[in-house]
Order: sequence, then structure tokens, then C-alpha cells
Amino acid sequence: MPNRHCKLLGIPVQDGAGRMGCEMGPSALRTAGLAAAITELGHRVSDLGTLSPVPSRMLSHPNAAVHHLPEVAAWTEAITAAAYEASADGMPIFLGGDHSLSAGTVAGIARRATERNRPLFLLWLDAHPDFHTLETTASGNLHGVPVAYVTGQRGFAGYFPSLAATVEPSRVGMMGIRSVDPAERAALLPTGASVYDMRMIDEHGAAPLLSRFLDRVAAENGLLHLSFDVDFLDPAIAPAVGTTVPGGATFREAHLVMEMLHDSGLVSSLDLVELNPFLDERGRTATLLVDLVASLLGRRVMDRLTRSF
Ligand code: HAR
Ligand code: MN
Ligand code: MN
Ligand code: MN
Repeated sequence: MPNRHCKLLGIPVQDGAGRMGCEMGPSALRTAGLAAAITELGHRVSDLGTLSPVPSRMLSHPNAAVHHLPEVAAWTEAITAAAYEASADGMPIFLGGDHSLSAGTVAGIARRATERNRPLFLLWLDAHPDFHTLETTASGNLHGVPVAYVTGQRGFAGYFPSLAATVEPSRVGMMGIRSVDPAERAALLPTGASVYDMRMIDEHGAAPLLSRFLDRVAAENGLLHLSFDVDFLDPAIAPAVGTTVPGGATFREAHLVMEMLHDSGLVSSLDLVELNPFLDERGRTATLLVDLVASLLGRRVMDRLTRSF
């Protein structure tokens, strides 16, 4: 992969989560040495700074569980504009913040992709599919809705910003999935999204599943947005997240995914989300995320001495 221009943008939203702390995520990722890890690999880094919360207007939804809707809607509008602008050149890396921020990052990138006549693929590494609508969410935590929103599912009109471009559900790949609510399962099944859950990773390994998805991205000359939720990882190695689910990706599974993504050269933008530094142990989760980004950007232990075996 040629040298990249990586553009860091902090997005300290936490209103979409059920507990506070994600607003410290961008600071923790910077403190863990993200910029230095990237420059050591020969890439260029620009830090675009950190978005500020924007004023919100009154907004309420019939589903009384939904909370912080005005704030998340306002964030989504601001993030969409910032992501569109950041994607004019280089590789934007969005530092979360809870996963509701991806409603904006993916919307902004999708607009950019459409203008370039490139199909946008979305790889969602997460314990959860985040496929609730405003009607179906029972927790009301809006970090549980971004995939439904960006793929144009019904029920967001009048609440979230209208989308300039949607992501085709069949161009969504999910890996690490192991916590799905009944309404999400029902909504997701007919969409044609590729859902590689943890059982499929157990049975087949992550590599062949990911290869199949990446082959499709390459065949269509697509752009690929990677959305990395900390709870994709097993809580034993990544405790700093508010929604831990046992049975997540291991250290090597996660690095292998990032290494394969690097070799593919296909990833054009990245979200790092749900890091809650208040729950971390001496920065180990933030440090692991930095190491995973390094794998994505070309760090390797050895050159491949043996290409076949
Ligand atoms: N599906 C559950 C809900 O809607 C859990 C959502 C948790 N989402 C995240 N991001 N932490 O994946 O409440
Ligand atoms: Mn998520
Ligand atoms: Mn999750
Ligand atoms: Mn090790």
C-alpha cells in the first residue's frame, strides 16, 4: 500500500451510549500514541482537531425509550458535513465517541463515494449489528441504530438528517456479531447484508469470510469504510467499553483482520468507536486499538518469507 495521508478527527459524542465516558475516547487514543504509530510506518498524519457539540433543536419521538435524540441528530448533521469534507483527500480516521457517530461518518463518506461514482462498502466490526430503528430500539440508546439509518431503513425521516446517499445493504459486511435483538434479526434477514457472526468465525476462521467480502469490494472497484467498535474484541483483552459481550474476537483474530485489510489496500476511511477510557485498565484497550491501527496501516512482524505452504 502506498504511503497514506491519515487525517485524525476527534468526535467526542457520548449521548448515544447508555453510560458516560466515550467523550474521553479521542484523548485516550491520542495519549496512547496513535499519531506516532502511524508516522513510524511512513505515513503522513494531520490532526484536524476535535469536533464540538452543536446546539440542538427540540425533537421527540413516540418511542419514549429514545433518549438524547436532539443531541444525536445535531451531532449527526455536523459529523456528516465534517466527514464529507475530510474525505476530499487522504484517509480520514474518526476517533470516537460512541457508535452513533457512524450515522454521520458513513453518511458523509457515502455522499463522497456517490460523487466519485464509486460504490461504498461498509465493514462493521462489532458484537452488535446496530440495526435498530427509532421505533424498534428498546434501550433507546442511539448507538444501536446507525446501520439502519445509513442503509436507508424507514422511520428516520423528520428526526435524523435526510441522506444525500445511502449504503446498499448488500454492500454491508458485519463480523464479530454475537448480540442481536429480535427486531434487528427480523429487519436484517431480508436485506442481503453479509453477517459473519462469531459462530461462523469459530467454524470457518475469519480469513476466508473476510476474503470473500474483500473480493466483492475489489470486483466492484468500491471504496471501503471500516467501522471498528471496541466490543468486537473479547472483553478479556479490551475491557474499556460499556457494552461488553463475552466470546469476542481474540488478539490474533483482530490483528489478522487488520493485516488482511492492509494487504487488500481497500480501506479508505475508518471509525474507532466505543472506547470508554473511564473503564480501561492502565490504557491497555487504547493501546491495543493503536496497535490494531498499525496493523491496518502496514506494521508486520516479518515479511512474508513463505508465500505458500
Ligand atoms: N442492541 C442493543 C441496544 O440497542 C445494544 C446496542 C449496543 N450497541 C453498541 N454498539 N454498543 O454496537 O441497546
Ligand atoms: Mn456498535
Ligand atoms: Mn457494539
Ligand atoms: Mn501477543
